[in-house]
Amino acid sequence: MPKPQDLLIPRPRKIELTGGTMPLTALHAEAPEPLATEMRAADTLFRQTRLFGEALPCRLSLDVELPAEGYELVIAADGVRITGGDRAGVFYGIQTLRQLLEGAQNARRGELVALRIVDAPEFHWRSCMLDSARHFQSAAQVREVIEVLARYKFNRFHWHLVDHFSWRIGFNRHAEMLEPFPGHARSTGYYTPEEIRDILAYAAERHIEVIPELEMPGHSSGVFAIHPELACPDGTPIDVTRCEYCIGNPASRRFLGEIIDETMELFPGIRHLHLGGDEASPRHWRQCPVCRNAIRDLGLNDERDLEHHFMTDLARRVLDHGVRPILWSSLRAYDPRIIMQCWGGRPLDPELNRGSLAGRRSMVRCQTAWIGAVAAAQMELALMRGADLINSRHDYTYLDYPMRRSEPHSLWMPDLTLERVYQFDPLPEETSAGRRRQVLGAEACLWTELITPDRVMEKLFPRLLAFCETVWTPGELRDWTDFRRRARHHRH
Ligand code: TNX
Repeated sequence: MPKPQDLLIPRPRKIELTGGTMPLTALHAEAPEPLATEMRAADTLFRQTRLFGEALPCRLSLDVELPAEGYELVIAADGVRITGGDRAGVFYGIQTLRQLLEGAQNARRGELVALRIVDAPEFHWRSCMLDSARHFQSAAQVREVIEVLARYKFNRFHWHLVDHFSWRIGFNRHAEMLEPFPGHARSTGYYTPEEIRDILAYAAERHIEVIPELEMPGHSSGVFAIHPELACPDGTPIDVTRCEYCIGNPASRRFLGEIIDETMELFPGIRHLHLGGDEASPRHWRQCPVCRNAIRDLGLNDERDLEHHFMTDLARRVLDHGVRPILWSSLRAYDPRIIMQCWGGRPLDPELNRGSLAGRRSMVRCQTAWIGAVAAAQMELALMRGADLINSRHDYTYLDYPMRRSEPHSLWMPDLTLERVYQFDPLPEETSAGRRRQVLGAEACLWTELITPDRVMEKLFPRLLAFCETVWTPGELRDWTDFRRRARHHRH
C-alpha cells in the first residue's frame, strides 16, 4: 500500500499522519450555500469513485485566515473535512482527496489513512497553453484538457486561437475569417459562440480562468488572402511562413480593434486577453512606404518603435474594456499594466537546415544557450521596468519539444526531458526580494504545428506533472527522486 504522501502531485506543503484510518465507504458532501459549486464537484467525484456502504460526511467550509487558494484537509475515522481560504482552496482540497481515494482504490485498500494536510500554492499564476490554431481540437477535447488541468491545480488556461491560416473564434461580424483561406489548405473548424460560453463556464466551475489569444502583428499571413489591403504595399509577395500586418496603415488598427471588441463580447467576463506580439519580422515594414511615412509622421526612430506604438494602441483598447493585456515579451518597455510573458526568442538560423546531422545538433545546443541568455535578459528588463511577468522559458516549458529523440520533432527543437522540466524555477535567477511580487508565475505551452489532436494528452503527460509542481510547491520541498516515485501513480 503506497503511503499517502507517495500519491500526491503536486506535493503539498505539510502532511501529518494523525494515526488510525477512515473506512473507504460512500461519502456525501455537506457545505454552506456559497460552496454549492464545490459541493457538486465533491459529489461528482464521489459518484465517479463508486464507493458504496454507509455514507460518511465530507464537510466543506471556508476560513478567511487560510491563504488564498490554500486549504486544510483532515481525514479522520468519522469523515473528511476540507477548509479553504477561498472557494478555489476548497476545490483544491477536493482534488487532493481525489488522488488519495484513487490511490487507495488502486491498491484495493478498504480504508484511507487518517491525516491532516495543510497546503497553499507558491505561485498564483499556474497556467497551461493549448494551441488550437495550428491543429483544431474539438470542444470536447478542450474540456478534457481543462479537466486534467484542474486536477493538478492549474488556475489558468491560455487558449491560442489565431495564427497564420486558422482563426478559431466564431466571429459574427467578421465571419469572413472563418472560411478556409483561399489558396491555403488548413485544418478547418472553429468554436461557436455557444461552445465558447460552455467552455468558459466549464473552466470557471473548476476555478480556471480562460485567457484567449489573438495573435498579431506577426503570424498573420492568411489574413491577407482575405484582406490584402492590410498587408504592406511593398511589392513583395506574401510570405507564407511569416507575414505581418501593415502597421503603418490605420486600417490594420481599425480591423484588429473590431476583432478585440468582438472577442470581448464572445468571451464575457474575461480578465486577461493575450495579444500575441511574438516573432514579427520588420523586413516588410522596412521596405513599406506606408510604414516609413508613419514612422516619420509619428516622430519615431524605426520599425520596432512603430510596432511598439501599434501594440500599445491595441493594448489600450483592451484596457478600455477593463481587461488586462498580455504580450509575448520583447526587449521594449511597455506600460506596466501589460503583463509580459517571457519565452526567450529563438535565432532563426537558416544554417540549421543544412550541414551534417552532428553539425546541426551542435547548432541546436548553441541555440539553447542563446535562448537562456535572451530569456534571462527579457525577464531582467521586464522586472527592472516594473512589469509583471509570466515565465515561459521555452527550454523548460515548451511541451511540443521532444521528451525523447525518437519522437517526431523539428530539427531545431532542443530536447526537453521530464527531469529538466522538474528543474524549472519560475523565479528568474537574481530576482531581488523587492521584485519577487512581479513574477506572477509560469506557463507550460503546447504548440501544435506537429501535434494532431489525438496526441495532445500524450504530449502533455507526464511533463505537465513535473511542471505543476514547479508552480505549486515551494522549491525547498521539491525532490526529483521523490517526484519520480509519486509520478508512477499518475498515468494518463
Ligand atoms: C515559437 S513562443 C512560437 C510559436 C511556435 C513555437 C514552436 C512563441 C510566442 N511563438 O509560434 O509554435 O515557437 O515551438
